[in-house]
Amino acid sequence: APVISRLQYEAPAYAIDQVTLEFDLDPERTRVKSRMQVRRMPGAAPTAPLLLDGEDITLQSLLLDGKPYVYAQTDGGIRLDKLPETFALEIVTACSPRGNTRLSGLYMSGDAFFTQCEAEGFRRITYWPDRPDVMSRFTVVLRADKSIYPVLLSNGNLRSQRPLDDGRLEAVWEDPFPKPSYLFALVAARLVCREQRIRSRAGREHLLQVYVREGDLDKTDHAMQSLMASVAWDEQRFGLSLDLDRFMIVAVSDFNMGAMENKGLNIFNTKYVLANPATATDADYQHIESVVGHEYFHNWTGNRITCRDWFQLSLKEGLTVFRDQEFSQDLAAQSGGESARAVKRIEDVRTLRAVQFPEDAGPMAHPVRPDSYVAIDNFYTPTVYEKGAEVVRMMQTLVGRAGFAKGMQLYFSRHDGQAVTCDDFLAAMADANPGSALDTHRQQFGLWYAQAGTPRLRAQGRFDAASRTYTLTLTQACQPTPGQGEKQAQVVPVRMGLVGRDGAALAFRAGDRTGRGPEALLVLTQPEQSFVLHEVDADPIPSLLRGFSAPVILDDGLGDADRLILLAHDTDPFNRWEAAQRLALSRLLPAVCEGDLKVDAAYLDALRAVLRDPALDPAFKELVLTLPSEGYIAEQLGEIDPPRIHQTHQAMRLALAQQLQADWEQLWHTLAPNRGYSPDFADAGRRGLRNLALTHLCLLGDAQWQGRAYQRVKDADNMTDRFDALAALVGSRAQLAEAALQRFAAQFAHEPLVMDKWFALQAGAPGAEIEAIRALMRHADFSLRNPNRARSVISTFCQGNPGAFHRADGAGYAFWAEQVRALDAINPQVAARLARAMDRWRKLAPPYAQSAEPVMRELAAHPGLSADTREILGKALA
Ligand code: HT7
Ligand code: ZN
Repeated sequence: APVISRLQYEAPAYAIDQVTLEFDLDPERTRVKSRMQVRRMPGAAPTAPLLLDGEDITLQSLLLDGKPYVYAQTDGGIRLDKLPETFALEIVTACSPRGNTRLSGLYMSGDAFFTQCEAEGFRRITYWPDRPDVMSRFTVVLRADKSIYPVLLSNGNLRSQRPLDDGRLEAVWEDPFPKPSYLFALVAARLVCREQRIRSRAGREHLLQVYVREGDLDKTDHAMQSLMASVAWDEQRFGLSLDLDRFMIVAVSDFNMGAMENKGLNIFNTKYVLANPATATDADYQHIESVVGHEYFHNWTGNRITCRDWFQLSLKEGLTVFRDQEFSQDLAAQSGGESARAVKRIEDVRTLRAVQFPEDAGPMAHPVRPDSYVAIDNFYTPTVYEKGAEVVRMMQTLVGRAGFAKGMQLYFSRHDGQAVTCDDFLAAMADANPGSALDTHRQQFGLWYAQAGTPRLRAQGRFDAASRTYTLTLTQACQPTPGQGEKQAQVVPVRMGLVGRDGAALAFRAGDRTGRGPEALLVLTQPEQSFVLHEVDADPIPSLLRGFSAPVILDDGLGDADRLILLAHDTDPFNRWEAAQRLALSRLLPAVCEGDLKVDAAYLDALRAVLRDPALDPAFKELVLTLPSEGYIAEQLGEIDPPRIHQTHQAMRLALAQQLQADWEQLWHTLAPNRGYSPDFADAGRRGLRNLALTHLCLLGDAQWQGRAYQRVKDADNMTDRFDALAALVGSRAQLAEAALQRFAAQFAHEPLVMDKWFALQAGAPGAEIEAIRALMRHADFSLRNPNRARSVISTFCQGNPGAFHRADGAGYAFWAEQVRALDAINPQVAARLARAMDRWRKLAPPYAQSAEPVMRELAAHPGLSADTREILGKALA
């Protein structure tokens, strides 16, 4: 498959101003008639051909201005030559939704029709210039058997609906906004919906709808509440109102990703819609809120202003992740106060470090705005999404919240209705904030889009009592990444404060034009730069990169004693948590390397103090008491021995369970709920900490606590408590685990999303054997065709259970290769994601790397492999 390069971009030669699509929906053979109004773009050569993409569809007829027209076949579609300046084009094609197991284009989930067009699915429906910079007005006519598909939906407004004489239903939808093909959607299904009418701040009435299968209506309240909150938040925070009369969310159980922001018709994985207290955990509630927000926010950042080409994907994804993170922080703060904001931030950083840092250090490292790809679906990555969001966040840090809002306004006034680039966004932000650090360093700031890799910062401080100055020297460097040997210094905003040895915040003055205060924003732009802080009264401990103000790896050079002070006293909650993580790492890493785990009294006392501090939020305590993940530990090491890391991690958890037993017991009793279930921040935080206590108590192997956990699996009144108890039993390899699992499965056999959890829990269990994974795959409810279910077993084992997956005999790798091949034949997108489980194989210690390599090479040599999976394996083996 060809490599597509960013610099090859050429503007489209033709615009399609209007299109009418007629669908005669049939599972085996759906007929699509497309009638387009085409116009040559000003400036395009009169000889320019019209290139239409098409994949897995059959062309039945093609008429230009009503007459058959000769076309040429190309690699991925057709080409029309010798065209008039404007013309009408009519193309009739057929496709087979039932045979579409890739879940891209028009496909069936159960007995219903759905579409997924991002990134390149529309070409699997009809011939079209399937690129985001061709924006058209769509009218859509749907016809389908009314008895099977009573609900017919597409983007925009329903113009008419009528029964036809042949037992079919016909619906006509019209989208008032021009849009790229990737935002097209249709649904034909038997569904029910929850409706809500709202009036916006601007006074306009809207109808909100959440469509689900019959029987799931009682699980739609939270999604609807989240949608209403999203509409209100975007108006309030950015002045962006809903621009449609009707906004629909439809849930589907077969879906490659989380959700899709099709204009006015968002299609969601059921996992991110359905929730009630009996079936969904607190984490599920939280994810639903943020994904509903994310897709809704795309209506402006993505749909009204879209991407010029797919290299600009982060233009919409990075910005929209930033927006959904801010939304969730604001909502959490409403019920949990300011510390809830910090908890959210810590969780987001934890995700970034768990998924994006390894990507940036591995064979798939790429800039936030990639330079090339083979399969664009492989570039829906943590770098484009999460690091992209950090880049937007740094802009906000550099220009302030109000400056950022001004930048957004300028961005919309300049580009509404256009398909633009990441540079356009940066230019709007900088232009709206003249004289700001972002404006001054705008060119260099652009390196965040262009350079891959995580910069490493080193800090060294020197206090001079005589002059009352503290000189902080920061250096930055970034390791080479594939295709980028030399790196330039980037713009790194470092929010910082100083803490005295007594724990009190120390005031200082960071420059001539700033006042004395407890915090400053330093802007590092050079490879090495010294900042002199004035009026410092005592030798301080620097608290750097507060709130994680830049996505970098920081070596602050601090020792244990300083970290213990920061953990106990820093006014910045992020850095308090960070101190705890580093204290844990400085005990875990030597133990992994030398096998001698020391869990000392000073560290335990510090953790105990956090647990006992009545002023601290339970959710924050839970984060502080949660060790760095095995994956994060691995990233700190030159050579990875996953089973060894796992054993050390387990040993440390056991030590915390034993040494803090009295505190865990106390927490269990004091955090008992005094009212019914609510997923709000405060209650979820109490549950989280209480269940962490139960997890540790079960680890002790104590029959009494394991019995309590079993009892909770039986009678908890919500899924968070029930599932956490089950996980505590499985995680501690309790005897009661098997009975609890059986009981749970019997109770939730008819709830697919709950069964996904059940499958995943076992696939991720400590010591899971491959035969146990195969047994799960023989379960009557297992299917490779359903991405959620396939991921719950196979991805959880291969990517989420390093201690069991990496085996000296290489059996885990052979299993992985077998599953990648099997999945690739069904759904390359899902297979390519699983293929990434071996991204970091070169870092594995002997004998793991040695047994992985031949397996990977054999898989890569398989002739039938998709371009998606081939691209991933090719990079891993390069
Ligand atoms: N913009 C959406 C991306 C997406 C997607 C991409 C490739 C293949 C399938 C897909 N489903 C959804 C989701 C989002 O970021 O909001
Ligand atoms: Zn998105």
